[in-house]
Amino acid sequence: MTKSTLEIERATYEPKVPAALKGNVKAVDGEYTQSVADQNEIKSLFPNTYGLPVVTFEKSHEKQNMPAVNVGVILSGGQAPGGHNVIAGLFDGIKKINNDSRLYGFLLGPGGLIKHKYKELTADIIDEYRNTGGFDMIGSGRDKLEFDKQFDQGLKILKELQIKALVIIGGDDSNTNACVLAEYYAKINAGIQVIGCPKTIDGDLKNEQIETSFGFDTACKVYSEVIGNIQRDCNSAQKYWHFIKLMGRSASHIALECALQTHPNICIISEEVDALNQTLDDIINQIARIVALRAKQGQNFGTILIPEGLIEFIPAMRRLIAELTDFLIKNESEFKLIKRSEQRNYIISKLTKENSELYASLPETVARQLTLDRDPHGNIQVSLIETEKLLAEMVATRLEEWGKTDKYKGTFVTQTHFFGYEGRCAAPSNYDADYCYSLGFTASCLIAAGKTGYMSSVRNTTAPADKWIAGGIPITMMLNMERRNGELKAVIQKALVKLDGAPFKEFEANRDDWAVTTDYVYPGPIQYFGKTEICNQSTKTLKLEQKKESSL
Ligand code: FBP
Repeated sequence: MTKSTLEIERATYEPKVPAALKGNVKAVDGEYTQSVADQNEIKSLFPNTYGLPVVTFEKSHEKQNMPAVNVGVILSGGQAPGGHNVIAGLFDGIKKINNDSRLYGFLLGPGGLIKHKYKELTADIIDEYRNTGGFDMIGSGRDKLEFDKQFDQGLKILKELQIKALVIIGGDDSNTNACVLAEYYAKINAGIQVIGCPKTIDGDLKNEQIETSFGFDTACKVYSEVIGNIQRDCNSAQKYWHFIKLMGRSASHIALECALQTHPNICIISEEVDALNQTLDDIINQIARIVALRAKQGQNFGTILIPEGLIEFIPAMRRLIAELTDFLIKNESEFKLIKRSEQRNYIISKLTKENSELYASLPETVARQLTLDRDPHGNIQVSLIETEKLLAEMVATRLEEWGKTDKYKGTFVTQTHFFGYEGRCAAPSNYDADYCYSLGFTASCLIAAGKTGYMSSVRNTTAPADKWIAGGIPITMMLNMERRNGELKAVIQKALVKLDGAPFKEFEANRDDWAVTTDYVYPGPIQYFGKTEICNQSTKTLKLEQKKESSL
């Protein structure tokens, strides 16, 4: 494989780890836990893994002689920078336990476990991938582990390979499934531990104990670099309004972080749209007003950040999507027989009046995108909906109307962008390289401590790595009951942007200024060497959440 200079240099980078993980390690049990909500229901669904204590790892003076352990690892869901380092940390950790330990990677996601597709990850393979982006060492996939039959099928190969512990690296849905699997294997005394690791660029798998999901830092830095470049282009030519949609699924953490890094003229936050019960029309007016204001100053250009999941947070759209999803599930085969050109009218004729009118008002392309297949977890695939084009078109129409009444005088030419896949496989920033390696190493300590149903946790990460706190959090602690595909299910609570949280407050305090003053920031590319390497620059979101504003 031909390697770039950066890859060659990065291969020599040694990720930093918490001081406690450097020598001999001991597990210290802390307080016993409760789930965040619906305690009785969760307790009855997870009798074997509920209420476990939080675990912290500390330095130990005793050398432990541990038997070799075989471990399986799965990468689940969307790619996020740093996944390879989680595996490298896990590998080094189990080799430290006993040099005869072995690591097996299941291929292309959870499906690899069910289909018995795997490969042994030897030192040569691990070394090839240290500090690289992507999930290509073993691949990823979105198969959902949910049925006992799948768990039993997985158990066969785990037994065959004498695997004692399985590490699932995934987002909220995958870690929910890890929790269900841990409970099942505990119930049947399978002798298999299951450990989760918090992955997703979306940044929505976080809570009191898990301060961030890995990949969020690198992805936001990549998007902020390109947003900065676009802003400089925009300010140079002064002729376009750029509508930039950013990945992140439901939550607007990525859009908010990028706004804090780059100071765009407008950034929509879905959670605020929801809280204010805004309509699509309100959002169009809000954007058009700023465009008109800037036009008055002779600035017929600007940048707008749009979170990927916006469409689902507009209350009326959410009602439409809910009815549409329900209808498509129930009438899947009939719908597939309708000619593409007739699908729109067919749907209009089937929905309730309010939803039918809203659906009919949408541009053809967006209307069609709303009918595309849901993902295996029942989520609408928001990355396939061109919200940026929808908004650009609708704002243009609004400004045309305003132009007739002298409410607006200016030129409005748009460019649309969608940034998502560009950031998911970037070489991990130093923050993510260190954080991921530490998460993987911590997972090996949880295995050595005999824990199951835990998520690997590394905290205090705005401090130097030496002071990071490694441990494990019972996954049941993060569960609550939610309606999914019409059924009440125990799932990990998704962390949305908090409107009373410090990151949003910081944005809110500045956005009116950024709207009119063209205060663009150009962060440039991720720095792997030099000042940021020493400063361990985490995201502004995390720093603000941890209230270390002096370091911003
Ligand atoms: P995960 O939740 O699995 O980490 O995936 C995140 C994500 O990148 C979302 O931001 C995006 O909506 C989705 O994956 C896209 O999915 P796909 O890779 O299947 O197109």
